[in-house]
Amino acid sequence: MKEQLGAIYKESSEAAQKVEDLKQLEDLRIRILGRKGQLTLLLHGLKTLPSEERRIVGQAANDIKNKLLQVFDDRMQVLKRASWSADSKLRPDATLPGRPVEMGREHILNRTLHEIEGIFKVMGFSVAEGPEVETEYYNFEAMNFPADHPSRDMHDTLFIDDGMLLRTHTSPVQVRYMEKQKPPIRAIMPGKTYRCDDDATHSPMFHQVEGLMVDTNVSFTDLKAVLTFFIHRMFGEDANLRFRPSFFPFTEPSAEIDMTCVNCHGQGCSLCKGTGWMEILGAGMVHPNVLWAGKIDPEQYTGFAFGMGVERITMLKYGIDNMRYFFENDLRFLRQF
Ligand code: 2NL
Repeated sequence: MKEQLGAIYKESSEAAQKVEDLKQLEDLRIRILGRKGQLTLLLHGLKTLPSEERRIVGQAANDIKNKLLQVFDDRMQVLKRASWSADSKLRPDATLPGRPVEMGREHILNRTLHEIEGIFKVMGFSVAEGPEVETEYYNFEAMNFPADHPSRDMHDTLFIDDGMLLRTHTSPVQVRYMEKQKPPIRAIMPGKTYRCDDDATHSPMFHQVEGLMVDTNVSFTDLKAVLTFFIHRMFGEDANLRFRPSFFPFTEPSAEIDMTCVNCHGQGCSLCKGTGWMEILGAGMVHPNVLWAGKIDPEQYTGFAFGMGVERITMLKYGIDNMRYFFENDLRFLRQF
């Protein structure tokens, strides 16, 4: 068999030097290495050999196959070059402009998210993530929502079954974090959240960043300092903040935070409905029941938490008036950033 292999190699490589064009070369390749080629059939014949011999001959056959592939390839290069110099129309034109490679870029929502993460990292916050499919317990119970709270309704929450749902906020990640991590805690939790809502300023899937700081003696002053630093970094030092009393089941006291209208800088315009202010964040001191759910003793520790929508922040920062643009993947929109 070894002699047969040697013969095939000798004959084929000599034949390769004799072929005069690419068509003849391809025919030769098929005769030797094609599905029913000489060498291919010989390789099939290996099956009948005893295993020790099969290993040795098999290796030799493979070496020959690879050497032949190289011989055919070398000959192809020679023939191609010969045909180029014979016929200038076949020659590659090195003066043609190259085909531009289209570059992708980070989606504007991810860019905003990374900017937000960067600002909080400066203040010593870490970043944590968690599951999008959640239990009713982590999404509502642990967050101090009464059993009959309206936002548990079919209309807002996308339920799955057996007490499972698509999380309506990233708060469950914070509860899971508290269960595992004892204070001091400083962390933000970004991620996808889901609500049964769809119009120009709501999407059934949107991105939230929530933040949590728990330690001894954490006060509303710390909340104010952290969020002021954040807004100044994100929107510029001349942005002013306004805290309005509000209500969330999971914080007490709770506040909604407005910043100077990005459009009219506080003069009053149609975007801010003449007030000069725009709502940008919700926040508050973590409710004792939520600390309990996170296995943290509210007698010993206090904390603040906040939540913001990444789409909303992006819309305010870049003057985008419809949330649908983020998800339509129209390159004319995406390329602007
Ligand atoms: C908003 C308001 C908020 C929180 C989220 C939170 C999390 C824990 C405990 C207490 Cl574990 N609170 N999160 C607090 C206040 C507001 O979000 O407008 N989000 C878009």
